[in-house]
Amino acid sequence: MFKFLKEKLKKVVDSLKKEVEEVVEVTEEVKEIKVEKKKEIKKKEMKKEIKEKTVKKQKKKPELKEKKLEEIKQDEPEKEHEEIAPEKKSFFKNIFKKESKDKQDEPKKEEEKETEEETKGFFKKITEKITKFNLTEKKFEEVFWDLEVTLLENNVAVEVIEKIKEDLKNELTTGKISRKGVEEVIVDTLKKSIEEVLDIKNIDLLKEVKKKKPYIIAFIGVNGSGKTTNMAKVAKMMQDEGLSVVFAASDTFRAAAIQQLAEHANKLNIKMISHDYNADPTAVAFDAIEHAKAKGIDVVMIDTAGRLHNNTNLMEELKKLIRVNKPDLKIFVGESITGNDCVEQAKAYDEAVGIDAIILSKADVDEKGGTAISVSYVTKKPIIYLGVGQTYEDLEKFDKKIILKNLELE
Ligand SMILES: Nc1nc2c(ncn2[C@@H]2O[C@H](COP(=O)(O)OP(=O)(O)OP(=O)(O)O)[C@@H](O)[C@H]2O)c(=O)[nH]1
Ligand SMILES: [Mg+2]
Repeated sequence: MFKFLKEKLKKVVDSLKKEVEEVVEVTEEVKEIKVEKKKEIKKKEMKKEIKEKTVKKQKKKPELKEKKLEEIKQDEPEKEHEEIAPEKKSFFKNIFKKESKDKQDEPKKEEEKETEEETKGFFKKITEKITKFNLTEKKFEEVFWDLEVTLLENNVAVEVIEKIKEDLKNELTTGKISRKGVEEVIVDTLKKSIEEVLDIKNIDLLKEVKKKKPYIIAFIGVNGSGKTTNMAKVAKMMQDEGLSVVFAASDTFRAAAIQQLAEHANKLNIKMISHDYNADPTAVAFDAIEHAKAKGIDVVMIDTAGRLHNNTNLMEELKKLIRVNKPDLKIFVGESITGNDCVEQAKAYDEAVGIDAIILSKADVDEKGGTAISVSYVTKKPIIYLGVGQTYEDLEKFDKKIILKNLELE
């Protein structure tokens, strides 16, 4: 998973970084010119201020003035320094003034407050010069295009791309100030966006199933998505937790489907309730639930036939199965490799029958990974497990930290 996305993401961050750095440099030059201009104005103001103060103090405290003049004379080159950095001068002047104030216990004067403000302003300007992100929106759109194409190519849904784009734009174009480097800010923002995209309240299935007996789970999705295989994996996991399971062979659409489930039931030593090929799937599930109730079985798992969401008859049949049997959890099983199709199907299934959770199958053969980033964000339903192979053990609990790690964002 993320074989392409990870590599491309790195390249895109690199090029984005270069672009932003270029712009930051330009921004800094412009800022420096501005600062220089400000300095010019301030220099004049400062000179005027010093003159006035000296005149005032001459009148008030002749000894202090003498002391000051002596110091300046002693350190003649400092005069030049004063010309270059008047703000700095005002900062030190402020300290000096404070000392003399302490000595003489004078009340705080208005002009001192002003000087303090100048000092703060000086430090603020230094911070801004470290990293100020001032890309224009137009430039940002140009720079983001590469990343947008990369994300699209790797099955990331448009909704997710829009979010990532907004978040990055907010960081890089609105004059935000940061002490971090450009790359760090881009990577941090990407990480935060993807974290938020994956931040859907998860379901602890093993905890849930222990809350009710029998706990009923329906596995639904399009043809060949991995419903039967992953249902068997979940059953094995439940057994390992000491829970008893019964299967409902509600895929009566194909005779081979009943046979396929029977093989799993045999291997796992699980009771399977089945009717004939073409029987009513709702009735099969109903019987399995009755069986579980009678025998005190913990979990009922209903295997359903694959169907496209736009197949009205089959969707009606599924709606009936759900209405009558009221499963506690409807798990949509989607193929990771199908990207946006998977996301769209999950959305359509949710609208038609309501889904509670997602198992993303075939994640082991998905080199892109965009589906894992997108499907929960679009449907607001959690991915509970990833199917990562064809054996019973190939079921991984979904963990957003692993996703971020695989994308090398953590
Ligand atoms: N590599 C890999 N293959 C999987 C995974 N899950 C299922 N498969 C394979 O995908 C194929 C279809 O799986 P099924 O479980 O039969 O899919 P289904 O959704 O029940 O199919 P229908 O009942 O026909 O709709 C099988 O060959 C499985 O072995 C997975 O996580 N990884
Ligand atoms: Mg099946």
